[in-house]
Amino acid sequence: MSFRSGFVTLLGRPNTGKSTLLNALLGTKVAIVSPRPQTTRTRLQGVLTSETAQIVFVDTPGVHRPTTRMNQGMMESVRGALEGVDLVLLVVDASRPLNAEDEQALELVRSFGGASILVLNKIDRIEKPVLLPLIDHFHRRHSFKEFIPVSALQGENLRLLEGKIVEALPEGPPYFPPDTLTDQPERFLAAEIIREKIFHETRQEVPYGTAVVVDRFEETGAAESGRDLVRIHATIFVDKESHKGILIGARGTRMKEIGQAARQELESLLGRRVYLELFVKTRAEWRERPGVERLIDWRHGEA
Ligand SMILES: Nc1nc2c(ncn2[C@@H]2O[C@H](COP(=O)(O)OP(=O)(O)OP(=O)(O)O)[C@@H](O)[C@H]2O)c(=O)[nH]1
Ligand SMILES: [Mg+2]
Repeated sequence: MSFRSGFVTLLGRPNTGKSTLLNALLGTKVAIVSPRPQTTRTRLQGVLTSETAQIVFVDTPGVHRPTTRMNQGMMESVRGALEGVDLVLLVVDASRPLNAEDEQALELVRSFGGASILVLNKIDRIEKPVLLPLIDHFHRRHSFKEFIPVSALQGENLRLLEGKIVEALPEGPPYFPPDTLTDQPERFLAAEIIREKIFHETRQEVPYGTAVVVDRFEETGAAESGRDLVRIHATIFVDKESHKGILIGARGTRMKEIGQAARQELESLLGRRVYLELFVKTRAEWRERPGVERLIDWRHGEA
């Protein structure tokens, strides 16, 4: 049997479940997820290898109109994720009305010009009759190869989707060794997991004005136990002095919650014990500063 391989970009407005879908397809967490829009800030790969195919998924930030320099960087990352890929999955949230950002995402799919599949996510939250008019709407706007309703959260229709993706890919050898999972370095994943916990523990604009940079990531521990300890020092940047206190919380309680949740998850993801130290620093209006990419994307080096 011939082998198929290719790059597949997940595109859609913020909060439609792109990162959840990626993790569910891979069966492992490589991308952070939160109930708030604009969680993902840069593109990252998740690689799914089977007996017959290798799919290199590219998760992207949600499509939106940028208001800050950081958001412009996010949208550049989205556009970059459409260059030279084999297939685009437009992920829509079937449980919510469409809006201008869905339209903007659709325009990007049209300008991409290559093969595309429409993924209608969150079907666990809707009555089935809602799907038909939604499919009809997109069918009239663009020649999608397939229309697949799924629930990334409950795992519904994911193997069907995987099959349709593979069918749309060209024949060819794998791009990466079969055990490859992601292109993001462990230290960036660590920063992301901390950021995810901040998204879960803080409200309103606080998480949006927060960036996390890992300053030290050291494998230590006794040699005979296989260097099973990782020491991580990370700085959390906030863009307003007043957010520092909110993030730390009364007597440091919020920071403690964030640190504990991040450490537990990192231990299970890295398969090693983790010693985590967090520092909070104010860097006023960092989202508007030149070089902001370094705070949101490992490809630009760290601050
Ligand atoms: N009910 C339900 N919720 C879902 C489903 N998929 C994702 N969600 C939820 O939708 C929210 C957003 O999920 P994400 O995966 O972070 O969405 P995203 O598209 O990556 O968002 P951005 O990174 O901001 O663009 C989270 O609360 C998820 O738990 C689904 O199939 N059903
Ligand atoms: Mg995301």
